[in-house]
Amino acid sequence: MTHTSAPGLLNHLDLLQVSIDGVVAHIRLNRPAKRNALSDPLIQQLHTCFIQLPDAVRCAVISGEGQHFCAGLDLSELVERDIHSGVLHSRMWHAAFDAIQFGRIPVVAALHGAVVGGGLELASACHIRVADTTTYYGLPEGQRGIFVGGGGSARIPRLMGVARMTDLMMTGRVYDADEGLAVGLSQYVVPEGESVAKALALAQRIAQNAPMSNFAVMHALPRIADQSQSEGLFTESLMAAVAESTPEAQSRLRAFLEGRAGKVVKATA
Ligand code: 1HE
Repeated sequence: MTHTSAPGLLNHLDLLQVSIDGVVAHIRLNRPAKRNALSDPLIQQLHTCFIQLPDAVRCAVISGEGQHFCAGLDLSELVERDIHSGVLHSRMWHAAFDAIQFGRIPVVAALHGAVVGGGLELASACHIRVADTTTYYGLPEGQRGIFVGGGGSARIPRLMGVARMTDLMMTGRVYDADEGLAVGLSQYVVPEGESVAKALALAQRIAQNAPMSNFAVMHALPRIADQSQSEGLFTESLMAAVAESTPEAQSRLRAFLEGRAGKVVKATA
């Protein structure tokens, strides 16, 4: 697989390493000396990166350089922040992570080592999480005397439930990779060092879907899950009609009916 570096502005994001291989972008958090702690500039660069990805990119992978995915909020920036700038800081994270969750393309997180605090908030803004066996999850905000501020209270309970998040935050409990899989934090656990390769392979597959299908899954599914059943079913019918009326859907359906498309078969080990 050939990796090319990213065009234009993306090359100037010094806290990220962005490479693009055809339809898949690989975005690496590139602050390994600080365990990829999320400083203001790093959050801003993530935001810029997702807004600026070229149109040809149809799926992205986020991973972390060094021994850990991400150590969360850069605690050195927090020490002297007043209330107003605290709210604005949290809203800055929200804007950046919304650009990931509700952007144009699906994002797969490739996890290893520490996925803690804001690192777990970042991972939970992605659409699929792949962990390797070294991965562990924690929410040390309770121990640090703070609260989540990067969307964690909205996103993490939607993955694993309020009771489990309460336990992690109050007791400092840490989940290992298998526990994270069991509670829904990740969708895959792979051997040590293989999460990026697995995430890239999934991203190549996702990128082959019709863009409108991926868009519907990203944008309609979580919103429908938040709606009442009656509203959800109505939203679903609108989304279904939009998706199936696109030319791409029509040609994919014709391809199946004419025997030119793959069948759904049992997974092989
Ligand atoms: C940091 C940070 C950080 C490392 N902010 N500088 N997050 C936490 O409470 C997790 C804090 N970090 C750790 O528990 C550990 O650093 C790790 C388990 C992630 C990694 O341990 P290790 O032994 O590999 O590295 P280290 O020696 O602890 O750290 C290496 C350097 O990174 C060191 O700096 P140095 O100048 O002494 O070399 C650390 O100070 C620095 N570093 N983590 C700042 N987080 C929007 S709200 C979100 C709220 C939160 O995320 S709270 C959770 C914060």
